[in-house]
Amino acid sequence: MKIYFAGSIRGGRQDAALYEQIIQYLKSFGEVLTEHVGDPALTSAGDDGPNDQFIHDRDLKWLQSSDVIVAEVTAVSMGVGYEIGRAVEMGKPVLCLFREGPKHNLSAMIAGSKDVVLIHYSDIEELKKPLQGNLFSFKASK
Ligand code: 6IA
Repeated sequence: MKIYFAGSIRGGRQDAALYEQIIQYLKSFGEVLTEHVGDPALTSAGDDGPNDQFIHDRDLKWLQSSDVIVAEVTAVSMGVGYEIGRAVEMGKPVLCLFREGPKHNLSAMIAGSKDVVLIHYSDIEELKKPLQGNLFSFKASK
């Protein structure tokens, strides 16, 4: 199974360590195409390609080739929202992960969408079971 993991980059890297943990867990279910998203060395001012058009076009090719999109949506990110919308239009299964917290606000465009599966969680241990269950059911329905 090819997994496209989406997480905030220019939207802010405050959750980068958590992304890395989620990616490590996802790797037990398949290939994660976007491991760099969890790289603590990638900062919101860092670089991961020669220019933005290269990054956009390369990421969309990965999105197109993926079997499932897992998006951590707690940190607000324009890019993650865009990827979710494009993935829904492509008919891909999309899992959105939202961490409860007093300062966390989820957009109605995600919280109110019937086209994505939304998992609420508070830490990585609590996330593992629902994440595994949803990945298995996507795999079974293929
Ligand atoms: O708007 P954001 O930057 O927060 O969007 C993050 C999302 O867009 C991630 O899920 C990535 O898949 C994608 N993305 C955005 N920027 C990059 C990137 N380098 N490399 C790979 N994927 C990206 C940008 C580095 C930049 C800080 C110069």
